[in-house]
Amino acid sequence: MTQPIIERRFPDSFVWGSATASYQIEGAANEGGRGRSIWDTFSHTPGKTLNGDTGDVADDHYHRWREDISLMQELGLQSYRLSIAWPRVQPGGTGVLNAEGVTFYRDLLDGLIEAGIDPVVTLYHWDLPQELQDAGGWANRETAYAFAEYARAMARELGDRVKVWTTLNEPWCTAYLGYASGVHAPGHTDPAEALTAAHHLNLAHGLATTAVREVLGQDAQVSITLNLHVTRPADPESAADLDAAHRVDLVGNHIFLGPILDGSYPMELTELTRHVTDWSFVREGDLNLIRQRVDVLGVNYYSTNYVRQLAPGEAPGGGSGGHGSGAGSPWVSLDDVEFLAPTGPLTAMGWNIEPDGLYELLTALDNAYDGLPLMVTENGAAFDDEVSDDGKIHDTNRINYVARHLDAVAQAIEDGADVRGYFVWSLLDNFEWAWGYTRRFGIVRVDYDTQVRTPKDSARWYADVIRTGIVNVPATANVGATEGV
Ligand code: PNW
Repeated sequence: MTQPIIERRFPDSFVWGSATASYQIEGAANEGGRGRSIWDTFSHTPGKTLNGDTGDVADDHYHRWREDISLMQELGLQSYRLSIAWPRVQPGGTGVLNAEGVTFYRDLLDGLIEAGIDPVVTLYHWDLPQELQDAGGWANRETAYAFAEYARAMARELGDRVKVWTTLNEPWCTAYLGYASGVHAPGHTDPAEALTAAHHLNLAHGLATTAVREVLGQDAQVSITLNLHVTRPADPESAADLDAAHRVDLVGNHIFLGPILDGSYPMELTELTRHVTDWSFVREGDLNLIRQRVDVLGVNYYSTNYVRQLAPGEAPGGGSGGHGSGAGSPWVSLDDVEFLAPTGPLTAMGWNIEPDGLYELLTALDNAYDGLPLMVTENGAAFDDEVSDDGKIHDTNRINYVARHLDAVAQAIEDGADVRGYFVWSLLDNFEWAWGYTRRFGIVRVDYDTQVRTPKDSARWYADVIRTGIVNVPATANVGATEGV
């Protein structure tokens, strides 16, 4: 049966890219003078990752980056979002740099530039040097200052090769998954620590932005990437559910957007979390240090949440929406909010598929921050890919997922949002954190026994999109997605 098709044309200036992160692809964990990171420690701790998977080898990108650049070239990628492993360039997190590590990134960046691919470089995608964790990690204010010095060093060493610097990737994950739910490194479960970490991450962003501009000039382009949560009330008529969604917005989004873009933490947030902390970790002057010009806001989007206000004493139902509330929840101060189990078509992560959420998010940011330039720095889907007899991977579900989200991006642009580009997550199947190698997000398959890379149908489809600037969107809702359980 043929589907009706909507054609979406993107502006010529729109940047088409793909993204990865150091610990998820590099491997070579003990080579080239690299120090240990919290993810080495965490993944080597029994029970922390599925099947005990680690990033020791990952996609062996450290040795195969030339091949991977060729792959990017074949796909016609215009830009590539990568991250620097802090412990590879500064093994102890402070002090002397590791020349071999710096050379690795210098060569990689040169390779990209020669291939005509613009690098977008993230300074922190979760691999904190273990020595800094031993001193308290992000719960220790000093980590923010160490990060700024590391950023300054990278601006000096690599600044001539990088046009856009991203300070942090998804501080929400670092703070709440690392320090509240404990499913990410360092695996702590202390809500007060999570809020402290969130503030120190904000501070780190501000200090690093200033440091980069001190080295490269005030015009240096700096961004931060946030995973913002689109949260809907289970019952749109219920004032209590609407209020629950609002509180998720405070704890999940405005704890970062507030200080970074508005220069303050919302009073409602500090009130809501007062039983956890008195916020004395916010020192005088911090908010001025944090609020620096953001040239472009990176937005990572995968899915939405539905929440319900629990009655006093009521326990959350079967749901828990991948996160859940209560003990072991990343949602600090939201024990009385139930995250509903997602329904409808899901990805292999168990996340629902709601392209509308991306449209809502982009237009809401555009309205709230008055035309702030936006970039979708991650969007994509894990599916249980099958390799056909012909050796190909016919991942129609991933094509539909990306097409429908690009449709949402196009609509947001049409309605005035300044969305400058899109980076599909991910170029390669890779180490999906606590899920190890069991969840495949790549548009290119990686055989972990042989390290052979095979572009999936989605990669070829994406190459056509890049070449033409046109996306053909299937008009039927939720085409090709796997039904949820
Ligand atoms: C992001 N959540 O992680 C990261 O930036 C990537 O490194 C990762 O591979 C990708 O999304 C896919 O998961 C997230 O629980 C991890 O809400 C967890 C959540 C969100 C993003």
